[in-house]
Amino acid sequence: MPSVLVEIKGCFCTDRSTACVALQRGIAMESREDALTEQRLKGSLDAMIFASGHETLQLFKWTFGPERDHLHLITRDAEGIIEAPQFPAGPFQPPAARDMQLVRAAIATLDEQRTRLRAAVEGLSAEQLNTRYRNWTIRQIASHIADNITNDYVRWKLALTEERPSIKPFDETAWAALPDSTESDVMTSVALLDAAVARMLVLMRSMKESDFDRSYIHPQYEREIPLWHAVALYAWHTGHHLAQIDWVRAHRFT
Ligand code: NI
Repeated sequence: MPSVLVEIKGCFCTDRSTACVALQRGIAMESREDALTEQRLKGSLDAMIFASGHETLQLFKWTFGPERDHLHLITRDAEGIIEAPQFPAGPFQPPAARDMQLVRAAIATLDEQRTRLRAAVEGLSAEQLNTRYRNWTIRQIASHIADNITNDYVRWKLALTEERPSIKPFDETAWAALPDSTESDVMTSVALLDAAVARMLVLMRSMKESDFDRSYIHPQYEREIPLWHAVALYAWHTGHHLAQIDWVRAHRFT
């Protein structure tokens, strides 16, 4: 069966947003079953859009492309305002195995992201820093980046010094609501990211290839996370939130 691509038009979703990925998955499933009728497809799309966290969006219109291999969706929220996508940089694509080229690329990305965060928030007014992307303000997003990376730094050290240690998850929503997230000078988040990454880079660049097979246990997901996977996740996570700040700057600032 030919694969079916999904294109969302009229909202900021790209083919890498959650909704679209869910849709692609769903449609691929339908294709495999060779039951791609318009009726069934529409039912699946409605269900998947709801499940994807785009529940405030209304699916106004959907049509097939000329070859019926391309689907166009037109969506808007209730006010007709473009809704911020949940994954503006795309979902995390975990590496399948330890690939040192990917590991090195992720390390280089972590290094660069320090400058990217500084450039994204430096000089913004208090009002701009309090502009929301979905639930969080830019100030909270910057703080969340720092919260994560400081936890990552600790997790990395635990994995290097203990055998498959269990790490401690944290409630990111509750953390983002604390005053240090909502009120601190945003440049303290930049400084935290900068310092934690600087320390991690020393560790990462001193590690042998086999050291990246060391791991920690994430009790929340009941999973063992090898460091070659973790470094890709850290780089993706910071990039994901940097893309959110970029999105607010592009779409919400006048
Ligand atoms: Ni996050």
